Amino acid sequence: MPPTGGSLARRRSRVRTAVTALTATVAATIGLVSLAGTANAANTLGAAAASSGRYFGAAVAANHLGESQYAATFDTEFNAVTPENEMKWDATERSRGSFSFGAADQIVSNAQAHGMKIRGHTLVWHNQLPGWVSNLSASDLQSAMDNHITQVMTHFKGKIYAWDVVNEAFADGGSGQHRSSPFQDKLGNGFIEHAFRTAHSVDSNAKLCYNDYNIENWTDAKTQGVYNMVKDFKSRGVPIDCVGFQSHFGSSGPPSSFQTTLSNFAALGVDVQLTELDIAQAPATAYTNTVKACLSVARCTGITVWGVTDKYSWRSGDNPLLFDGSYNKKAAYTAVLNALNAGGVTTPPTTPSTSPPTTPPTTPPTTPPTSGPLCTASYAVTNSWAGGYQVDVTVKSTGTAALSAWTVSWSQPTGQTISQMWNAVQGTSGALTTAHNTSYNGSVAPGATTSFGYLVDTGQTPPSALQLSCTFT
Ligand code: G2I
Repeated sequence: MPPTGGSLARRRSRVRTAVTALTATVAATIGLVSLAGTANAANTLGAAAASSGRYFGAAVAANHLGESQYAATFDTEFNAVTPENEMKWDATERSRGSFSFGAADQIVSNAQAHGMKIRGHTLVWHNQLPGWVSNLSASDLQSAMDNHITQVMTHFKGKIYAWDVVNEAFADGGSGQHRSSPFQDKLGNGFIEHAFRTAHSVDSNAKLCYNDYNIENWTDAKTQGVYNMVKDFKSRGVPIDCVGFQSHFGSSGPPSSFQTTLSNFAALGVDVQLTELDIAQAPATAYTNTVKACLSVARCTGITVWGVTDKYSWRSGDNPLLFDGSYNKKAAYTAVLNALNAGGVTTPPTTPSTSPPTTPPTTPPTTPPTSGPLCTASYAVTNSWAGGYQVDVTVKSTGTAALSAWTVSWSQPTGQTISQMWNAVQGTSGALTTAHNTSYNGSVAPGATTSFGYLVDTGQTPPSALQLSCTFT
């Protein structure tokens, strides 16, 4: 509870700062499961997903944002967005060299005003491709593709969390090969790698994804074709950061191997995301199974449903979304919310530690407990890989009275940008990075702990120690 009225000055005078210098410990034990718990359950999809460091987005169409119920539902429930059609080639470069971004900008501004993540969709795709592109010679097509990627990514630079650089380049059926398209037919398999390299040269901060449908079942030839491509890219240093599984499912939901598929791709060193989820007739169980598959994979960073309301779904007649045509929440909505609130794995499972935990020190603390609230914060690197690392910070209430709010601050090493923080709100205080409690974890009883986490994934290794200050009220 925040301090009020006359108690404010007294409470401020009691504020103490506890500084703890801690050595990083790499937790080589088990995956961390974040449980939001029912008492503190979030009541929107975005907030519930954020409790385990993920996003929950929707595809939106700019021309519906003026409809009040559409906008209110979207703005309230979701914390990420994908423009459904507005960033595609036929919308952004209908005639060669002439770019228009108006409708996409509208979606981007709305998203930024609400602090949402934005997925860019899509740079290179054989559909919604203006006729002029298909008529070019190979060398001209190559330069048109490079220019398209460059202009579009430059326009949105700094605003996009992840780009679908190449969409749907693999064939359906049993071949496991690339599909025929103007790009494939004139430039060969190499067009995909070329597109990723070009994208990386334009905006190396956006996550660069390959996105496709019918790659959710592990044994399918198409899944294997994409997997082998990503494996090859990673082994040769082609800059790919993520794979989007569109997840357009029939009423039975995801294949039973879906989690395996997500885990196997993640093990290649890419994030995985569910990018266009919708399920015929929206059965609650099918939605729950889908969400749980993502939550069980640490590098499954978020889920996007392909639309806000059944009314505007591309699958008219299937009623595949979480809100019906009148914006009522469906049973699937509640199922998804509950699944998200139950939390998920936030670090990849690693091998169990062979050494048992050390016993707590038997000597009493050297300083006697102060009356009133007090806190300390400790830092542990729970995972690190070639592209970054993940940190868990434990805030401990060490005084005789409960904390009602806390802020942890530290000096984040130069260049080590935090891309995600969960269970705390990131801020700054002068040159320091701060993490303030959320609405649900500010009060901590004496002796109890709470924790938050963050991700740095721009290629750095974690500092071996970090001095953290915990300030409380
Ligand atoms: O087809 C479902 C999705 C499959 N994966 C890639 C996604 O980009 C794709 O989205 C859909 C949109 O949801 C539709 O809204 O892509 C379709 C086109 O490939 C979109 O449909 C088009 C209509 O075909 C056009 O007639 C219409 O002008 O939407 C356009 C804008 O409303």
